[in-house]
Amino acid sequence: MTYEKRLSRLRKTHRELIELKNVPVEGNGVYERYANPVLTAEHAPLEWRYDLHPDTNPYLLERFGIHAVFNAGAIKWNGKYVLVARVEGADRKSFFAVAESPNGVDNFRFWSRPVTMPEYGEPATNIYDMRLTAHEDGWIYGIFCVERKDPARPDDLSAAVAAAGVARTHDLVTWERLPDIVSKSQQRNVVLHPEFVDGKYALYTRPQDGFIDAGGGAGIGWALVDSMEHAFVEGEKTLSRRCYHTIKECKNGEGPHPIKTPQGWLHLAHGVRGCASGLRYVLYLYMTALDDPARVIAEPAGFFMAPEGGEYVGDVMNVLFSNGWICDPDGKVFIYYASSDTRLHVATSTVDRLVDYCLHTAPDGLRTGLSVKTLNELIDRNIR
Ligand code: BGC
Ligand code: BMA
Repeated sequence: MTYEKRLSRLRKTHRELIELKNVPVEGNGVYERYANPVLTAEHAPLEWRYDLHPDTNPYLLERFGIHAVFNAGAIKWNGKYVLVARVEGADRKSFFAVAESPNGVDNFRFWSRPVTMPEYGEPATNIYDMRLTAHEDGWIYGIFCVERKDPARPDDLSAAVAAAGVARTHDLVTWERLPDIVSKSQQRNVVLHPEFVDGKYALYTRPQDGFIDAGGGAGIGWALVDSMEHAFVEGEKTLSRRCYHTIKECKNGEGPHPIKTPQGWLHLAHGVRGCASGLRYVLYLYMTALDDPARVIAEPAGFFMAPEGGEYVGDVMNVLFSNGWICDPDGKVFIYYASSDTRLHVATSTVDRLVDYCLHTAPDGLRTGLSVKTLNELIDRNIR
């Protein structure tokens, strides 16, 4: 095929993918999944992947492989649904890139360049999973995982250290990098609460003993810090605990920052358990009190969303992960979730339905006998 013919075919396929109309799929009533992913590796602009000069690339070969687009932070910004996605190259390095859509469910288009994130300290090997917060101090913050080789174990080539990186912006283009959060343990999933609490910045944390293992880390934590310019976590209160034989036995972590509702703060999180096929990541919801965002008032049993169908398959199987959602003024909620570290999807719901789910789904009794009791109570109501 000639250069021109191949290029016009690439452009056409790319345009058709981006403009593909998305449709909701009826589900369990709590939310609707959408038929197509909203962002994939194939959504990356051709200018990122090809050298578009016939003299230097006569065969029109791909020169920079984009492997996956997933785990996006999300924000409604200038009337657009904006995602800051984790884009991973064929070289396994991930970086951030902004994509926007007029309606939140399709037509997501990347801005022309990825984010150039300033370094802090020892340059990162990898950065990922940004949580965006438009804070009441006027800045948009991005908190993300910064991964570096563990200097204490030079001979172990997979020994790494995770830290929470902090950057802030007014335009999502130019980012001011602030010092990584200082804490006693490693931190991968840190999220900034949108409001001041007792005049301080409030952080959801996830203390962990090692790079992979939560170890003694009890679960999702809560900490108040004086400043984001030198965030120092002195101690953490545990909000959502890990627990034996639940969906979050092994690890859990806050997703995006919670949504404020009349009944309380609505939280989206991930829970991880280990099984013969590896780690299984699912999403769950919980709520905390408006007058004390560190007090849990509801936590339905089990998962809210788990992989289905093709979502099971990808680079890291059996994973749903979310670090972004958008709540419109009319109460519609757009949940951006990634499957198997490969692609990004959307599901929609409303604040009312999600709160109803949280307040009227029984909590986990932590043993089979109590699950059957809960089930029988429901059946009694239905067949009496
Ligand atoms: C990967 C992350 C993963 C983490 C823990 C990192 O190297 O990039 O996606 O969450 O390891 O497994
Ligand atoms: C993690 C996260 C994600 C990823 C998940 C599954 O610990 O930080 O980046 O989606 O593992 O690989």
